[in-house]
Amino acid sequence: MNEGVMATHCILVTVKFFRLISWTLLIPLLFEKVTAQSSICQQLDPSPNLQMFVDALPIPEAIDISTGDKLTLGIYKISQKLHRDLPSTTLYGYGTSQAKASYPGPTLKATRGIVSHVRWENHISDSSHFLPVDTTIHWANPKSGGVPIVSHLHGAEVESASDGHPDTWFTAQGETGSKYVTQDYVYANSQPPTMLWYHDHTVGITRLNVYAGLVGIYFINSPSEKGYNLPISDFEIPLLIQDKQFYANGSLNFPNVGDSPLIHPVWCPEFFGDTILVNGKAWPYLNVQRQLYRFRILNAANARFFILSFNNSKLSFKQIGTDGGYLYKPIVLSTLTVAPAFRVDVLVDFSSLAPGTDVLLMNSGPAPFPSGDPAQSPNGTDIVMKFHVVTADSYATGASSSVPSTFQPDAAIDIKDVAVRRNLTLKEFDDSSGNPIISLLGNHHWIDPVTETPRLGTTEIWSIINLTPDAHPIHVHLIQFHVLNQQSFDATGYLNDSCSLSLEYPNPGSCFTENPRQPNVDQIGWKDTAITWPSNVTRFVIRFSSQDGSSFPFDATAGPGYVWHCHILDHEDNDMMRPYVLL
Ligand SMILES: *[C@@H]1O[C@H](CO)[C@@H](O)[C@H](O)[C@H]1NC(C)=O
Ligand SMILES: *[C@@H]1O[C@H](CO)[C@@H](O)[C@H](O)[C@H]1NC(C)=O
Ligand SMILES: *[C@@H]1O[C@H](CO)[C@@H](O)[C@H](O)[C@H]1NC(C)=O
Ligand SMILES: *[C@@H]1O[C@H](CO)[C@@H](O)[C@H](O)[C@H]1NC(C)=O
Ligand SMILES: *[C@@H]1O[C@H](CO)[C@@H](O)[C@H](O)[C@H]1NC(C)=O
Ligand SMILES: *[C@@H]1O[C@H](CO)[C@@H](O)[C@H](O)[C@H]1NC(C)=O
Ligand SMILES: [Cu+2]
Repeated sequence: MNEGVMATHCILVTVKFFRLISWTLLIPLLFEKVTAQSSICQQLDPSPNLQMFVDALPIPEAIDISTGDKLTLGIYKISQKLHRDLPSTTLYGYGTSQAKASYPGPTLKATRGIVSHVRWENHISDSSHFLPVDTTIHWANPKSGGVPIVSHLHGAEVESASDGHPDTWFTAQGETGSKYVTQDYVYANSQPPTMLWYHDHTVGITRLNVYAGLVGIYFINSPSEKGYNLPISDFEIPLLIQDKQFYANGSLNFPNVGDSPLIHPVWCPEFFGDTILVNGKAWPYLNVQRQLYRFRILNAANARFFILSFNNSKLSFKQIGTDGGYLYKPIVLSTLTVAPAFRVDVLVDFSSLAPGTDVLLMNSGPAPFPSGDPAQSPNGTDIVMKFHVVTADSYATGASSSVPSTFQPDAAIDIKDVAVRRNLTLKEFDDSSGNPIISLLGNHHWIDPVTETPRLGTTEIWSIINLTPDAHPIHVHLIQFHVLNQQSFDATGYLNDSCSLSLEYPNPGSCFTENPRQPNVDQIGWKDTAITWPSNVTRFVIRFSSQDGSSFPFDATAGPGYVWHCHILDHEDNDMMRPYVLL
């Protein structure tokens, strides 16, 4: 049973560096001391008690988009059952028709090297969003009303006109954002096989559109993978994880009172729901055979970081891939740290378990991460789903799959070739009571002129300097990168000018409290989103080319350009996002 005691806790341990005068006129005043305090955003009523594991895990319908035909996907307002005992929920969904639209949207299956064409359409004719928009943050704000949408294929090597730039939104009423180019998107599918995902990216309301249901999975497959002999079909299962909160009537509950309401009447710094959904059902179960399975995990939550584990020590995760595809070799792990937007590709072997065994997929991620409230336990956000081992008569199906000892991903980026080093701060600005009201990248707002202008084909190191108390999953569009290292520093001292950080590498600045450290295990391999921990400099190595080092098969310097941002959607919407263009 869901105890439902935890409401949306926007409890933030806030380090009070700044007093804010007004969000458009940021005049940070340094305090001599750093004080930590908690602030509560909005306590939502708990969701109705929902019995766990009564719904089978749904598998979204798959559509092959490697046929050469254009696929038209519409965005529709839909009503869908998210739990046996919950009345239908109003959502937005993707689909080839109103009748077929669903949350999550259909799984799109592309083939490496075969271009696919998707036309995105907006069929939401309502005059306004069904979730609370905060009009005091910079958002699409269509003059003739409607619900702006734009779809981004996360992690894709894609021309910028098809990247779903936040200002290329469009409404059903025909209004378009300032950088709108087209609704007919072209996906090159030039990168190595991996799981991408598509989701809404409209400026200022991404958190609402994604929460409303606008998410789906996108595979790039390659014939070259067949040699790995990995589990396929019924044994290869996507797990798209989100948290939500519900009213008794089934409607989505979302904060409609901000934590600093005089400045932002509605916006809440982070949304955490008390109900965990996988593939669109609350706490589902999956019957599994005593076989090797491949789970393609995606954290599609607004702000929640998951730390996944099994409640059975006989099972482990054999991680074989990340955001950008295969690792060199499997890594055996008992926990997986899965930040928003991360994809984790794992093998799990149920063959040692007796028929009838139940195994829980558990979560121990604090919210906010890493120093917020623990997951609600027992029978709450500490549980994701259940696996039930069956005595299947089809016992032998898929039995030939095995755990390969090595893979052949693209060679890592050579850091001898670094052309430019950038240092980029993550800073939170609070009101006089210590409530967060905005966070900025490199001290710039979204609407400020472009400051990141890498040259096509060059390699850069981005040193992300996290001055906030929270971890932020930083996502860079267009490319897959590596985390080079991480290094703790004294953020308080840096902010009060009592020590320094130098741009030189390895960084000798007096604020550092340790030498550069190897990336954490969740940061290894090809990544498009990586965790930047508080009071750490996290260095990304980014090469602005195709993942294998060759040229992009399109002109990446053309069109509206790209963006990089925090993937906590509530942060991204309130200015923790910046444009970048390639020269
Ligand atoms: C569901 O309940 C909430 C809270 O009582 C209410 O605000 C909302 O209008 C209801 N929605 C529907 C569709 O009845
Ligand atoms: C894991 O949880 C399930 C469901 O509660 C339970 O049946 C099982 O015994 C637990 N496993 C272990 C090893 O405790
Ligand atoms: C948690 O759920 C299990 C299985 O449904 C139940 O046996 C147990 O009593 C629940 N615990 C609490 C504290 O509600
Ligand atoms: C830096 O990040 C690590 C995790 O990667 C964390 O354990 C450490 O506490 C952080 N450093 C500081 C000074 O907070
Ligand atoms: C600056 O911050 C450091 C903590 O790193 C503290 O020890 C020092 O007293 C502060 N100095 C001033 C002038 O506030
Ligand atoms: C970051 O780079 C800018 C110039 O690009 C420089 O002014 C600033 O001092 C650097 N900061 C750190 C911490 O290295
Ligand atoms: Cu963030």
